Amino acid sequence: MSILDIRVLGDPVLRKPTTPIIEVTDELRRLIANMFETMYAAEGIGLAAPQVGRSDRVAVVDVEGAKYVLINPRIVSTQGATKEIAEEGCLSIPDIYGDVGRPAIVTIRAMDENGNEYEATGSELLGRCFQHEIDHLDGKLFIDYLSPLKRKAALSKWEKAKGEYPGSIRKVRTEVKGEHHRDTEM
Ligand code: K1U
Ligand code: ZN
Repeated sequence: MSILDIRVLGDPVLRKPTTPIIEVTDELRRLIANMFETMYAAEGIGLAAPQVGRSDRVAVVDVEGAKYVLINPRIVSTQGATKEIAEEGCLSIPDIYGDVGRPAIVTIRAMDENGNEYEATGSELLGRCFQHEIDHLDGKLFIDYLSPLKRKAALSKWEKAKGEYPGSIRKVRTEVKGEHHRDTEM
């Protein structure tokens, strides 16, 4: 398995809608395994294919040990009269956070890595994560939901930080316990 590079804001792949998967192949299963490994290494709770440079309609989620492979996911229903506001981050926009209002409970339909269709309902962080990942598959990012003022502030912070990611690529390193890295270390 491998840890993949994560594409950050500015890479056009993040804005490109994805192509549905027509066949679950071994190559797709390898991509999914690598996406899980990359997500864990980056300490995320979800990861979508565009974030690793692939315009395929697939994402992975692990919220508190509840693991999901989302192949061709779609939202079938939402519950909750008012949207719930909570802070979100994104592995493709490191160190930028913002409050996003989303339906509190969401039911999705997707296929797993064996090609089996399933339905899942998520609330709180899981429901939010499903929505965040499906947005990625539609070329949408959490900053798109911010108020114009907050979006402007987020983008101006990002303008200062983006130089840390040449070529819009974020290298994810595996942290060895007790080891300290400086950014300049090889
Ligand atoms: O898709 C991604 O960029 C991953 C993203 C997913 C996400 C974060 C927050 C709300 C909904 C979905 C992350 O995992 S960023 C890491 C993070 O913010 C987080 C990590 C652990 C618990 C809670 C949030
Ligand atoms: Zn994200």
